[in-house]
Amino acid sequence: MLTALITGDDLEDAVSTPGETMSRHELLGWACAIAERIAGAERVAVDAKAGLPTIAAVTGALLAGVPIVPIPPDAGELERAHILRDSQAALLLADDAARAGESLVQRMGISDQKQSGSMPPELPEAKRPALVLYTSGTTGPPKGVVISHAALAAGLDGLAEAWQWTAEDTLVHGLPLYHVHGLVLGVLGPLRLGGRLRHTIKPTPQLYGGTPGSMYFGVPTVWSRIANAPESARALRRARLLVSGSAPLPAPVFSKIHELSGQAPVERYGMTETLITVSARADGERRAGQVGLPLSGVRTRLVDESANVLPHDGESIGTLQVAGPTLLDGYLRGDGIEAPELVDGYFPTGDVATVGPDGWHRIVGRASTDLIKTGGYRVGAGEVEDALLLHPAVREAAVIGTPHADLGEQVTAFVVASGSLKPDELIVFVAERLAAHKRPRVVRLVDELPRNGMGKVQKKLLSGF
Ligand code: MLC
Ligand code: AMP
Repeated sequence: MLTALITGDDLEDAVSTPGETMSRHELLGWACAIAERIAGAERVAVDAKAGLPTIAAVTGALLAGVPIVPIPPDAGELERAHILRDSQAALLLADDAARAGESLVQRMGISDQKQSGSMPPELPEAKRPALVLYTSGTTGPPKGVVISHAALAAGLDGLAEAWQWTAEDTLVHGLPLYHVHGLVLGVLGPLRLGGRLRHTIKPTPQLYGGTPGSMYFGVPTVWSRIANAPESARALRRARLLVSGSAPLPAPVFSKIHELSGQAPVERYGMTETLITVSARADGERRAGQVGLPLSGVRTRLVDESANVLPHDGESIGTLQVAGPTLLDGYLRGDGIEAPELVDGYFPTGDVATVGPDGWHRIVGRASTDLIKTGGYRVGAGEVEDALLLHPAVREAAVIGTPHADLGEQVTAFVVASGSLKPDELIVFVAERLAAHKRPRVVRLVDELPRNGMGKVQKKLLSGF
């Protein structure tokens, strides 16, 4: 899977963060040392703080054939404990001191292993699980999505073809290292395809503008902030590809980036369970509000509520299903992997879309109001509601996404509480338990929640509250 890393010539400045640079051979040696130490483990977790140690730890696990579970470094106590327990990770790779919620897991430092280890005698088979990425569902705590080496390889090769991504490229981004965007595309991409990686730690306009590169990755919030920082946007004229994904890119941001940088962003669409499946091409058109064409090997279709397949006429709106070599193996469940519920081999994405006669896809929205996208992060309403309900004064809670100029959507909670409770108290209460981006930005204390005759909360009515 890590072809360029393993077989490529040394590259002195293969991977860098502000202040630290590593050659390809240094990274490979460090990763091999980690691989030697963890060989044979069922599964290991990594405290996925943005930086070179996380990159070395993930690389080491992939070489050893040990599935790796990245844990968001800001995950609150509840979330961290859930991921460690649910994944049954044998070991936590982390440089920082132990935190609450991890008392039962053994730890191993990452930087302590910074020496040159030897290559594992055999590389893992392609069908072996490589990554377990925790992602939110509509209800309950996040689920571990199991992704194989083969899916990662197919996904990256599809993107390489669509984006003409080669060893000549220098990729710049500062996205988190525990999701598909920042980790799979943003780290494993250069390690498979060659070229250099510049991770800026934070995806700020100033850091993007000040870091030379040929390709830049961002979620729409990052591009929107760059569009509002004209000097940084103009500095990106030197790039050959500006890529946006993980959430809808507003048309005004697309136009502003085009105007300032001289090039229209390439939009691409995907999800944790399917990796990236649809994209505009480097050598083709880029259209505001559309996410492009299926990648090589990917098939897509639209279905209506009765499971009828809809025409690709640019007008029929249906839920998008995708099939191909990049799909997940399944969800981690107890000791095993539960296969996803496919329909004729297609994964139901839950996204609502149209497809034109020319194959161009437009994502119209999501079928469920219970998955929120804020700053490119997927947040399940149920997980936030469950955290709110742990507060002794909270009697009922309903969480939705409401429009936010910078983040796309913001987490908004409607709460029925007893006694006198301040909204800020609840925001801090959730932040202590879940990752920072999952805490509500707005808490509205209400006397009651709108319910239908069956007693079910009518979330569609809440946005007008
Ligand atoms: C946040 N803050 C709050 C708050 N919520 N403060 C008070 N009350 C609240 N409710 C704090 C934050 O902790 C932060 O503090 C500060 O406010 C600013 O927060 P922010 O506005 O959220 O911005 P920022 O931290 O700069 O994050 C924006 C961002 C981030 C775009 C950098 O959202 C991000 O990295 N998104 C990427 C998500 C991603 O990679 N998704 C890919 C999923 S994979 P402080 O102190 O920290 O500054 C996928 C598949 C695919 O989707 O297709 O790619
Ligand atoms: P995640 O599980 O975090 O990978 O989120 C996947 C979801 O992000 C998808 O189901 C979509 O709703 C959304 N998404 C990803 N890319 C795009 C895009 N380019 N445009 C619109 N939505 C997107």
